[in-house]
Amino acid sequence: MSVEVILGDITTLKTDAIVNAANRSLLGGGGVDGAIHRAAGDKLDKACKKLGGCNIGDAKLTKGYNLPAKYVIHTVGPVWQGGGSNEESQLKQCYLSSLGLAVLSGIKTLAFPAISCGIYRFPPERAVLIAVSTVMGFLKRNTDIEKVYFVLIDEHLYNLYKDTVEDYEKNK
Ligand code: AR6
Repeated sequence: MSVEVILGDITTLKTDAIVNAANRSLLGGGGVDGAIHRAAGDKLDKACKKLGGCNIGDAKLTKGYNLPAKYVIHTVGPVWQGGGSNEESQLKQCYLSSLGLAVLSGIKTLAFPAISCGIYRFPPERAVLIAVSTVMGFLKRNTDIEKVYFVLIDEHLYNLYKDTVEDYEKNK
């Protein structure tokens, strides 16, 4: 299968790239962003300073430095504000921008965290549908990317992703 759901820490993955759920400054923060910056080391901070920030829904590339992954794709998810501020299409755009940048960069294996599902408070039940349908829809049309991992650090989200991927596979 071209999609796999993993329970664990995304900073340990030895993929071509891992995706970071960053903020618009790209200068680091808490959550998965903090974990990625800590594991990648100071060179990542320096590289991010040169990028000039990133808009919601866009994606930018750096190397992975001390990470096992070769590259980091930094994307900025929306802060959940109740659903009436385009949050769902912005979240979809994060996945599409990251996948598009991966294809342009020759990346074949890619790992996503649950973008916006932590500090940005996006309801996981809605976010998972967007994540899975966008990624699996993209992989159907585009064969450049060989494998996408969804990496969840908590069990509730892991089960939600597993069930959603299974449902998507059954109904395709
Ligand atoms: N591996 C995999 N998933 C993780 C890890 C990890 N090491 N650590 C946390 N998660 P969040 P957001 C999960 O808050 O909601 C930062 O300060 C976490 O449990 O990291 O997009 C940025 O700088 C949750 O399910 O990202 C921004 O300011 C998911 O990753 C802001 O947080 C995303 O949670 C972005 O907020």
